[in-house]
Amino acid sequence: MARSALLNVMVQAALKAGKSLSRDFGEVQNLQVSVKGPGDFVSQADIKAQKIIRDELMKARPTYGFLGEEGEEIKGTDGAHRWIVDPLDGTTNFLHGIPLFAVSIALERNGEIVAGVTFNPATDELYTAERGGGAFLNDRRLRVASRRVLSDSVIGCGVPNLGRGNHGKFLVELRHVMGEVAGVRRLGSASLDLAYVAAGRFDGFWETGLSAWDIAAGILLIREAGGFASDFDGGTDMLDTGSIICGNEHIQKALAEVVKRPIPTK
Ligand code: 2AM
Ligand code: CA
Repeated sequence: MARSALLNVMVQAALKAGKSLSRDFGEVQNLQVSVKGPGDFVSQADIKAQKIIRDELMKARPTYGFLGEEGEEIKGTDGAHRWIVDPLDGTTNFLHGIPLFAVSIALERNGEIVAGVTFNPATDELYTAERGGGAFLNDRRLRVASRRVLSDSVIGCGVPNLGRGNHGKFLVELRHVMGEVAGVRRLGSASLDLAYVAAGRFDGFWETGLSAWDIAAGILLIREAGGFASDFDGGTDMLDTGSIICGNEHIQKALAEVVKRPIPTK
């Protein structure tokens, strides 16, 4: 697998941030945790990791724009390129000592995602994709799962929590999905959920209320692994709507139908 220079820059930034996160994960109890809002913690580890990534990326490509979860936006002077970065996706897992969290970095060119990296430092799993070049987990080429029916499928999702999301609407979605599938899973890191779909571990995934940095890299991973993703309106504005339904072409369609079934009246 030959990586482009640009993808290498992204990989190096993700690995370096991952090292910092790993160190902090080891002493998570000592971290100074501040609270952004109910159920939404942000730690010193996030901020440190984002700074590492920003410095690496801006050093390599000083004219590119930058959007990061930790409240940082750099306009960029070339007008075409923008990095979209989640320095620590799965913050709640991280703070609870659960090894399901990731660094996620995407590169947008003229509004299209052209490269993506998602790295879980706790498991040493590095997911990479470039448009037209396929998706990889470490050195292994990825392909979405080939199951054709929901009844055989394991489906991932995100669950709203205190202060976040539409709880009633989610319960209706879950009620419909759980009646049709072999299993429902919830990792707590959207970027890893999408990487799991690309790797064929999950047959499909749905969630709403996400941000661009949670899903930008993962959408490319899925496409490059032969999968499909749409938003809840059936379009491809996932980065703007923050909603996503994905899987292989059969599961994506079937899952979309079930997730969007109307609320039962009785
Ligand atoms: P985070 O850990 O980086 O905050 C959990 O289902 C997913 O939702 C995680 O990827 C988590 O990312 C994300 N998430 C948590 N709070 C969020 C919020 N307020 N807005 C958007 N995404 C959020
Ligand atoms: Ca996130």
